Amino acid sequence: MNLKVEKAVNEQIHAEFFSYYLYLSVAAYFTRNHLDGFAHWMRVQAQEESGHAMKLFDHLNERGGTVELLALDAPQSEWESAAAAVEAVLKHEQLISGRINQLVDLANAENDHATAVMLHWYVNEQVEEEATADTLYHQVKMVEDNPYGLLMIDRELAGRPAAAPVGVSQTAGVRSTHI
Ligand code: OFO
Repeated sequence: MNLKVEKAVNEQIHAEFFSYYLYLSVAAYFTRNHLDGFAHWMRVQAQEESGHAMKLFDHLNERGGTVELLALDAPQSEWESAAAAVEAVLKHEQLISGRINQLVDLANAENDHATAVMLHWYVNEQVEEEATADTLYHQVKMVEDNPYGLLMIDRELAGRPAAAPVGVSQTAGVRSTHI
């Protein structure tokens, strides 16, 4: 396997596992603040992130590449408000989208068609992940000074179903029915 692409995919595995860590940290923050629906939603998203990492992990193995798991930094653990915590998630998803686009560019430049095609799934996934985080952020901002509004969103987020297995559309139904 092309070594430049292999290295970049390993770095993306790392980024996806960091996403897992960040969502868990945000989930813990919401649990501490008694917003259990938000916490549940973030935990489900953490599971999805682990699935994103493992899909890349499997791709490297299938291609005869070498998986190298890199050390994870500690994510932020405290935010000044629910809106700030959701904004952190939104910013992170925007960052991940940029990384995926760069990875597609690299795979194309290196003529690694198999990786480029596999990454199309992530390109589509990021459109949905950014849109979902953006909607949630704006809804939370709308009710920032209204605890009843926040509790209503919390009830809705509590209904997010468990993450689908890797390879199945992982956010299907979430955006329309649970935000
Ligand atoms: Fe893996 O999509 Fe979010 O970070």
